Amino acid sequence: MERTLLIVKPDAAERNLIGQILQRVELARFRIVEMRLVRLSSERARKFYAVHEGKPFLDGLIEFMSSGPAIAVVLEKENAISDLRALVGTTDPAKAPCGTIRHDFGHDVQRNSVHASDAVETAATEIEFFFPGTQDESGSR
Ligand code: IDP
Ligand code: MG
Repeated sequence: MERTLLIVKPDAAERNLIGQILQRVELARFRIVEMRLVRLSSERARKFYAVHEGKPFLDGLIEFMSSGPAIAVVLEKENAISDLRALVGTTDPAKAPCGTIRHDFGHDVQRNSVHASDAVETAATEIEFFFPGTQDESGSR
């Protein structure tokens, strides 16, 4: 079993798409093992996206991610990381395949409705960022 982090971003929460997005995730046989509504400060958003320091889109991304509530979700499944990236689609919703979350719900390349961890190490770091101390548990909480 593998764990990954999904964020339902502020653009999707604002448009009342939380339920529809989580439904797709559950239909794809992911188990929700942690979930919380979060309001990111710009400082926390900058820390979460530290890997993008120096990129031209970073300031806009931080402003967007701290603009309203988001939902942080830890998901569990075999091959969770790559399976969630496939379910989510490419960064730009206009280029994402039909039926992916970003194609169907994303507004534009910035407001693309969801975040999904991209590798084992980043998934562990990102889960720890939102749910510190939960990764050694068996899931029986
Ligand atoms: P990913 O979310 O598909 O992994 P990343 O390249 O890691 O894409 O970028 C992180 C986030 O930054 C994206 O999900 C999107 O919200 C935003 N972003 C990425 N590229 C651009 C861009 O060219 N313009 C505006 N925002 C962008
Ligand atoms: Mg990324």
